[in-house]
Amino acid sequence: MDIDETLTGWGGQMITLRRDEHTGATFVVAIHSTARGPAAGGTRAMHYDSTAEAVDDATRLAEVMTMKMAAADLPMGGGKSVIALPAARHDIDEHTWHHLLAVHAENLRLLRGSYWTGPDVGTGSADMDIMHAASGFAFGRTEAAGGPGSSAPVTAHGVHVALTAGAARAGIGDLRDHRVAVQGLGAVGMDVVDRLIKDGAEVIATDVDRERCDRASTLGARIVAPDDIMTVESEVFVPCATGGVIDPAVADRIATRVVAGAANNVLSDPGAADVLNSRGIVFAPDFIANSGGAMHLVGREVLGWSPDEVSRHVESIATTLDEVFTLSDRDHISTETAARRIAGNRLNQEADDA
Ligand code: NAD
Ligand code: PPY
Repeated sequence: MDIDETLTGWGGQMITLRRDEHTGATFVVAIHSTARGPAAGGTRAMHYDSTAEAVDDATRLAEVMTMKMAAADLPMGGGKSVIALPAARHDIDEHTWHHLLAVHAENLRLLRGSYWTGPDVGTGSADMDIMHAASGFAFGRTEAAGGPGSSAPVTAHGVHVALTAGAARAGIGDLRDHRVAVQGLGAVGMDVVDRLIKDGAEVIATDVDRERCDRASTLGARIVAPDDIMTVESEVFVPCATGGVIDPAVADRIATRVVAGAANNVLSDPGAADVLNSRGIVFAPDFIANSGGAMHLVGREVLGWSPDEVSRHVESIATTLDEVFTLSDRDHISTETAARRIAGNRLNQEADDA
């Protein structure tokens, strides 16, 4: 993979790159679209094997933010930033981390509000407190600092709405006693497990972190090894770990009837959506299923919504998915293609009205 390959066909507006000589970290800010408003999307902090890989991740994630904002009808564009760390996030000491947050806050100031950040893998609300104080361009501060707090519970609510809508489409009325496989027991996945146990579902779950597995087990989930979750038989598969876990080969053998989860870019490429579609597996596109987090951040901080108003919008994820399912049926296309068409039409409409 090289940067030229990534840029060809990306269709985004701008990428900024910065190397911090002090730590060896590389910052990537990808602004995919500002057609609906300033670009927004979280800051992902993790180790990558190369700068090209970090740029590829940032650009793909930024594009999906454009789709997410349009599908949810939020007045923002799509962007994402990456802090490509010199080591794994947990091996970065506090002093170095604070230095990196200060550098990233300067990146935000240089971009003067054309990109707003928020939490993503490797960053959280406390980091947003620091970057907001230093730049004014971060969503998702803690409530103590005047923000709306973590988006994870709202994202989990939206994922639960999406998987329920997906199950209904697959002809599974009620999740009671149905097997649901959850991959990743972090802030979102654990909350989804809790909701599913309350539904009476038979939850099968995994994480690479043993303690998180123990907690899910206490909630009532049956734990399997991380490598086994993709082959476990289930009615619903809920990816809440990392992206790219379903490639065409996995799509061809996954033993489930519905895929709906939080992980961004869960499909490695659009071909995987076609394979799922051809097997009759209902796929809830991730940028719709996980849009609760964006509704929470933009709803609370830009639109002035109350928590109840955010909840009502999160419930509307079911209506958006119904539109997607209807278009997919009508035009014999995958739900991923249908969702992108709906979001794309909204963006084109915006451009025509401008
Ligand atoms: P998190 O970091 O709290 O949790 C991710 C979990 O996945 C961790 O417990 C980690 O140990 C586990 N994991 C990583 N690799 C794994 C593997 N191979 N097998 C099993 N488990 C593995 O993140 P989160 O906030 O819960 O978000 C989950 C996913 O949803 C992420 O991909 C994130 O980008 C996406 N997302 C989150 C939000 C939000 O509001 N938090 C919003 C939109 C999308
Ligand atoms: C995501 O939903 O993937 C995010 O990156 C979270 C987000 C949403 C809206 C603004 C900033 C961050």
